[in-house]
Amino acid sequence: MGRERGTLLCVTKFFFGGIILNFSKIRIYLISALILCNAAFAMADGIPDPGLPCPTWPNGIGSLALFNLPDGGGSPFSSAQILGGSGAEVDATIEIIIIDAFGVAIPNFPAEDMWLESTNGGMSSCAGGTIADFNSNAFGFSQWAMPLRAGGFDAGTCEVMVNGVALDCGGLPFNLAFNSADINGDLIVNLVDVGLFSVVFYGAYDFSADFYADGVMNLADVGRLASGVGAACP
Ligand SMILES: [Ca+2]
Ligand SMILES: [Ca+2]
Repeated sequence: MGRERGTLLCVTKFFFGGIILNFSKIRIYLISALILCNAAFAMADGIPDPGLPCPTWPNGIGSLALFNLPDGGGSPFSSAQILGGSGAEVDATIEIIIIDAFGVAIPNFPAEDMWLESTNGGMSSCAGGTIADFNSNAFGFSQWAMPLRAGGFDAGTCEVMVNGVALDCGGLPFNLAFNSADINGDLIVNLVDVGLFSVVFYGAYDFSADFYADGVMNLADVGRLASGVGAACP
């Protein structure tokens, strides 16, 4: 619909611009206009608007944390936790609508062209480990709900990338921090990570080892470490 509407508008402009010409010239003018307009709008189709609407996400309830493992065995977004919130879980599923410059939904936009990054770069990712769950559907809809395949940690915020560009959400950050039993971020959970955990565990609070993100270091974090030992990228 958007393409047809745009083409009609485009041709109309050409038509009124050329009305003073004689009719044979107008015919040529119109045909040229159709070709040019269709070429222009064909280029615009399927290209996400740089000003995409901000994805839906539960902003305004404080900082959230998501526990990742390289093999995808970490927490789904529905089980994100309020950082320091006594372990309370929040559904942090990120929902996105991909539209073009005319506001028309783009179906089948590739999942691999939509991914998450941590603001400070502390989260590491397996190949395609933070991409959206699926290509956009007929309504341009996609989401992040399944566990990521990632390691490392970043207590900062999350960025939603589309075609390599971070979406501007009006200055509101996605207050989603990431950590993993893969503390050193080399995408495998092994004795090196266990050693790092041991050092941190007996010291001052450190988000990097607060896997069960209740704001304290205790056996719940040990349990998540144990569940992740041996995890690597698929
Ligand atoms: Ca590691
Ligand atoms: Ca904890």
